[in-house]
Formats: sequence, structure tokens, C-alpha cells
Amino acid sequence: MEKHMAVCPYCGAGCKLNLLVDDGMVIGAEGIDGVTNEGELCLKGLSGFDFINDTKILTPRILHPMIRREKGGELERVTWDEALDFTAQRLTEIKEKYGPDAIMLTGSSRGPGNEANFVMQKFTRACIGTNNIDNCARTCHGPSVIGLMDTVGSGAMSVSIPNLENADLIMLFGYNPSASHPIVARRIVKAKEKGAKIIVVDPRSIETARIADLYIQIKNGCNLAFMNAFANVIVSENMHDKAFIDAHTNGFDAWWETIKNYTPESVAEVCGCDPDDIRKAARMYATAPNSVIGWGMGVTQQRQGVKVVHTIAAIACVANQIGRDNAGLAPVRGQNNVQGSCDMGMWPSLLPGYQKVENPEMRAKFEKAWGLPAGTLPAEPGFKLTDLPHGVKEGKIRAFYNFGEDPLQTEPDSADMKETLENLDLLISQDIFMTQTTALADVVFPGTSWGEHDGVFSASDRTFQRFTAAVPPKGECKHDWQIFQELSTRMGYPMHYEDTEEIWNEVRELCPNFYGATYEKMAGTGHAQWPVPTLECPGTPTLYKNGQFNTADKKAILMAHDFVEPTELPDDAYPLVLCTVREVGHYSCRSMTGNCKVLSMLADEPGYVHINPADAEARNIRDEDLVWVSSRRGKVITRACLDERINKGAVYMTYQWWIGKCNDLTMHVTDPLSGTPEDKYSACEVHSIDDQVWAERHMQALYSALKDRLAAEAAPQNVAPAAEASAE
Ligand SMILES: Nc1nc2c(c(=O)[nH]1)N[C@H]1C(S)=C(S)[C@@H](COP(=O)(O)OP(=O)(O)OC[C@H]3O[C@@H](n4cnc5c(=O)[nH]c(N)nc54)[C@H](O)[C@@H]3O)O[C@H]1N2
Ligand SMILES: Nc1nc2c(c(=O)[nH]1)N[C@H]1C(S)=C(S)[C@@H](COP(=O)(O)OP(=O)(O)OC[C@H]3O[C@@H](n4cnc5c(=O)[nH]c(N)nc54)[C@H](O)[C@@H]3O)O[C@H]1N2
Ligand code: SF4
Ligand SMILES: [Mo]
Repeated sequence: MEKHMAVCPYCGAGCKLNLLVDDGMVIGAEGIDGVTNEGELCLKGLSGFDFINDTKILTPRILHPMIRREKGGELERVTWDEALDFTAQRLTEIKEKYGPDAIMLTGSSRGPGNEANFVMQKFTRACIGTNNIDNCARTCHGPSVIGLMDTVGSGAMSVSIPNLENADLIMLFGYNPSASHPIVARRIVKAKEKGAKIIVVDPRSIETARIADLYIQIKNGCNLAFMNAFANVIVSENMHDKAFIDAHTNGFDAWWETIKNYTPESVAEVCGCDPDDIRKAARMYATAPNSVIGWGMGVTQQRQGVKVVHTIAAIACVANQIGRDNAGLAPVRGQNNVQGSCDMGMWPSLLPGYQKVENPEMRAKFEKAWGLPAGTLPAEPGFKLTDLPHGVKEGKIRAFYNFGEDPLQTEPDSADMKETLENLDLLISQDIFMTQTTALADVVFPGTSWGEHDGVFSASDRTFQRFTAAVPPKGECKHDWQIFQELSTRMGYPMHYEDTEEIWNEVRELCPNFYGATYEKMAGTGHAQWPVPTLECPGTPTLYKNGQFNTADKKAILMAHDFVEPTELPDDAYPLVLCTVREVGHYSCRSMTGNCKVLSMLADEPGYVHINPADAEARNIRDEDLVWVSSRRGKVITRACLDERINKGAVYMTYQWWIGKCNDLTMHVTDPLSGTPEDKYSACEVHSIDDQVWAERHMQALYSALKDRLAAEAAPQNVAPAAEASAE
């Protein structure tokens, strides 16, 4: 048996592991001593490997390129040459007819790694000539990236994952690490064991609430009111650090003009909590020697996501709980490489290394390195991922290149997204599985999977780590970066990288903060945490030491805003709040975890809607019943889970299920400052179903039909002779 070193491809905790390989098959995984996981793995790290082997439990891997010559026609298996020529020709036609900005691309924050994303954004900017490139951070921690760049200068965690266990106080605000990042949750348990105080503020009594010293159950959608009051207490009770504020921040007086109006009593009704609990929490936070605020999707997937991040950053500055190893900000990035996608400039306003496209010096540097004439790189920020639906409706976006995402499952309002994808002139999907999005594509490019290629991931806390191939590519799969470079070469901008290290070295040369992160430094369990500007630099676990922020004058900018309510409030027709979250055993669009033997046995379609027993009783719904959930966008069948740990008046669904698909119900309304969908709040109703036998059959029929359709798409009957010959 062989062992190959990798980094887990699920969440951003960055756990290092060995893949165990026997006879060309991945047969196991074992934790190794990585900097964030110290040998531990959660159940996904331990049991989430066998999708690589193409188990076909949920949907098959795609093993050869395919094209659909005409809209509405069949997918056809072709050779790589034909697929690449077809795509290059179609993209060139669209570019010539409508301009480069009619093409939109999205990067992948999952298996491919930083190098593939870097090559894709280079193809986007240097070959196509647009900044229309984004990644799933848009639907995720985009508001954290933007809100932190606005205030403290860097859109990332200021503390590192290992140091969490040394904090004296950890406050979790809209973040559920025991499901989302179990190995980060382990650090929080360790902190508690070492004497730290824990505060949880969440409408659900999450697992960490069980060990919390203070748990505040709030109403959904009240974050800014809560945080303004929290800030108000810190200053009203004189717990702010005036010397730090004077020396290291700008804008305190204007900030206080807004914050002074938010007494705890004034927000009690909106937040649905005891004002004294807000006082207690603020006192605990401000007076502990070293406090950390951890936040997640409960903050960002809301109408005022960026504004809440501004306020959290201001609170940390005003209380001087930032810039020390064990005190600071912890927006723990979701996907295993979403930090990396942002690092690599998969963002419409940023070149790799957070260098702004609007800055002429930065563009000139990249033009020189990429052999482009001066003035050719586009200066205008491009479209965001969530601009796609209206961009297509308005005829501005004609082609969409989907790389390692599944928008038909993960973007809000699936009916609208389906129409969007169908109305494109050209949809390219480059994935490892036949997903619902890929099944709609005009071009299907099969990439190699995690476990079949090398690269570097960026963990949530800015830690670069290498992962390696364990088994050879399946079928005709090519490495993602090879596909981009071959397409680029065909479209007139040649690229010829030999391996991922050559790509990574170009990244290092172009991004001063990444220069010291060599492959050599990251060998084995080695790692490099950015900023790592020199070869000697060991990395930087903590940002903003000594109050030095990454802003022009090194001072933080304090920003305050007034609270507004969520967009779609419950009413008589849709009286419940629909909040969409995650569960520990399944992951994002589920193409990977749903194809793992152990994980797929934990839970299956149609997933669950969690409902408070009182709300269930009022609707005559029993535990495990199949039910309908409806909203203004649609209606889905799922199973009821009666759950005392959630608040009355709200229900919770996870976005992993293809039949019980919550995104059939969510709405395409975004935070105007970030373009992030309001996935945490819309209105719905849950209905009982009298005939449970019929409901079970109906659900099974839907599930079988979907699986059969995807399996058929992955194995087209009409194999072109050339493709057959090349596959032999
Ligand atoms: N097993 C598993 N792990 C994952 C993922 C997965 O799909 N499966 N996805 C990964 C990704 S992409 C991400 S981004 C992370 C996300 O990880 P988290 O940020 O933990 O994500 P969620 O569970 O969506 O939401 C966090 C919490 O916000 C709370 N919340 C809802 N509304 C409000 C509100 O109005 N105010 C406050 N204060 N809280 C609220 C919810 O009750 C929930 O407990 O997880 C990553 N890890
Ligand atoms: N309602 C609701 N919707 C949500 C959320 C929510 O809380 N509620 N959360 C949102 C959040 S935070 C996020 S981050 C998004 C995630 O949304 P997505 O990014 O769309 O979800 P993933 O499942 O991570 O998609 C990864 C895709 O990449 C493929 N893939 C994996 N490895 C490779 C590889 O090496 N090469 C290639 N080419 N493909 C690969 C997988 O098969 C899969 O199809 O979902 C968002 N959607
Ligand atoms: S905590 Fe995240 S990175 Fe670690 S093993 Fe679990 S899913 Fe993988
Ligand atoms: Mo995410």
C-alpha cells in the first residue's frame, strides 16, 4: 500500500492527511501532523475520499470531453482536439461580436488548487480581455473580504487557527463550527478546557451553545441592531481603549454619532433577547485579556452583510481586541480553497495577491510579466457571479465558463438560474462529476480530481499547503490548468506550463506577499502563512500587530450604519422564516460526499427541514413526515425533523439536497455592497402531506429520474468515431 500526502478537499480548516492507495484505488485516509489539524480529521476527512474511484452512488464522474453542437441537441462525446477547437471558435465568435465583457467565468474553490485558478484568471484577463471573473466567495464570505478591506485592510482572518485555543474569550456570531469546520471547533473546545469563556449568539442553539458561558438566542435577521447595541455598551460603560483609538483609528466621532442611538433596550424587540444579555456579552468581550470574534454565514448571507462586518471590525478596534496572537477577527473561510481563489484574483476587481485592477502600476506589472502590450489589461472591475441572471436577461453576458461550481444547486432561486443558464449562447462546464449544471452545458470538460493532481491550497487562516496526486487521471481527464492553457493557446494567447510548480513560481514573482512560499518550504507538512514576503520569512500568523493596519495611513477606518430589516418578511401566506444552513456529513453541492460510501449512508434525499415542535404541531406534522415547503419561488418535498434547538417561527434546511432543494425556494436578492445572496432569510410555509405512502413514492420517483438522467448525460450513446478511436 502506498501513502500520498494531501490536504482535505472539503472545508477551509486545512487538515493534512495521507491518501492510502492500493492497486490504483484510493482505499483510505489518515490524518497527519499538519499545522491546523495535528493529526486529527473529522468524518469527512476520514471517510470522504472514495468519490475519486467513481463509485456512481449519486452521479458518475465525467471521463471524456463532450459538446452539444446545437441548443436543445444531445451531448456528444468528442476528442479533446474537437472539443477545444469548438470552444475556442465559439468563444472567439462571441468576443468578436459582443466584446470580451460578454464572457463571464467563475473559478473553483474546491479540488483544483491555486495554480489552476491562477491560469484561469490569466486566460480571462490576458486572452479574453475581461475582468468578468469571480468565485463562490461571492455567495459566502464576500462581505467579509469587502468589509475587512474597507476597514482594516486585509480581507482575511487576522488570527490563525492554532492560536484560537489560546484566546481568553471566543464569541461565535452566526457561525456553527461543529458542523462547518469540526477541526476548528476542536480548538474552541480546547480553549474552553484551558479556561476561555465562550459566547454564542445564534437563533439556533448550536452544538457550541452547549459549552457556552453565555448563549443568546436572537431573532433571525437582527445582526446589525445587535452589534450596534453591543458596541454601544462598550463605549457607554467606558470599556473602550481611548489611547488605541486615537493612535490607530480614524472616524471615531462620526461612528459614535450612529452607535450612540442603539442602547440595548432600543433593540430588545428587534433582537428578541434580554438587553442585559447584550450588556453581559459586551462586558465579557471587552474586559477579557484576549478576545476573538468568529463569524460565518449567519452574518454574510444577509442583506446588511458588509455593514455588519464593518461593525465587527470597529468593535475589535474600539475595544483593542485585535493585532495580538490570541485576539482578533476570525471569519473562518468556508471552502477548502476559497481563501485561495481570492488570493489568486478570482475576483472582478482584484488581480492575484489583492492587487487592484484599477491601479495602473499593478496592471503595468502584470502586462510586462505576461508579455502584453502596455494598456491591454482591462481596468474596469467586471461582473460579479450574482450578476449572471440579470446580465443574461439584459443580453450583456452571452457565454459563461463554469469551473468547479454548481450554480444550479447552490445559487438562489434555481428556476431563475435554470432559465439564465438555458438562455446563454454558450455554457461551458469543467467539473469532475455530471452535476445538474454540467448536464445543461454546451461544452463539458472533464478535469482531474483531487487525488489525481498536485497543487497548493490556502486554508482559512492564510496558510498555504501543498497536496499531491495519489492516483493517475481517470479516462481522458486532463488537469484543469492544462485545459485552460490549451484553450488559451488556441485563442491566440499561448501558455506552456510544464507543471504546477512552474505556475506557482510565477504567482510568487507577481505577488509580493506570497514570494516566500516556495514548494520547498511547503514540502511534507511544511506550510507558509501569508504575508510571507521573503524566503527567510517563516510566515505571519497574526495580522495588524502593534495596531498597524493595512490601510494607506496604517489606521483602521471605523464605520457605522443604521439597521434595516430583511427584504422578505414573513406574512400570512408565508408565515415562517426560511434559513438555509449546513450539516456535518454532506458538503456543498454534494457531488463529492454523495458519492462516498460512508457519508452517503449518513443521510439521503430529500434531506430535512428542521422545525420547532410547536410550529410542527400547529401544522399537524410529525417527526420524519414528508412535507411540502413552499415560498414565492417554488415548492419542494422534504422530511420534517422536529427540533427543539431552533427558534419558533423559523425553519432550517441545508443546501445539500437535490430533491429537497432549498434553492428552489430562496430568492435572488443580494447585499448591494457585495452582491451576496440573502440565503439566510426569506419567507416560507410548511404543509403536511396526508398520504405519506404516495409522498414516499413520489420522492423516490423524482430521485431515481434525476439520477438516471445524469447517468445518461455522462455516458452518451452517440460516440463520435474519432473519440472512440482516441479512447482505445
Ligand atoms: N459539513 C459541511 N461543512 C461545511 C460546508 C458544507 O456544505 N458542509 N460548507 C462550507 C462552506 S462553503 C462555508 S461558507 C462554511 C459556513 O459555515 P457557517 O458559517 O457555520 O454556516 P451556516 O451553518 O450556514 O451558518 C452559520 C450559523 O448562522 C446562523 N444564523 C442564521 N441566521 C442568523 C442571524 O440572523 N444572525 C446570526 N447571528 N446567526 C444566524 C445559523 O443558525 C447557523 O448556525 O461551512 C463550510 N463547511
Ligand atoms: N441556500 C443556500 N445556498 C448556498 C449557501 C447557503 O448557505 N444556503 N452557501 C453558499 C456558499 S457559502 C458557497 S461557498 C456555495 C458553494 O457553491 P459551489 O461552489 O457551487 O459548490 P461546490 O459543491 O463546492 O462546487 C464544487 C464543484 O466543483 C467540482 N469539483 C471538485 N473538485 C474539482 C476539480 O478538481 N476540478 C474541477 N474541474 N471540478 C471540481 C465538484 O464536483 C462540484 O461540482 O454555495 C452557496 N449556496
Ligand atoms: S475539518 Fe474540514 S478540512 Fe478538516 S477533515 Fe474535516 S472537512 Fe476536512
Ligand atoms: Mo462558503
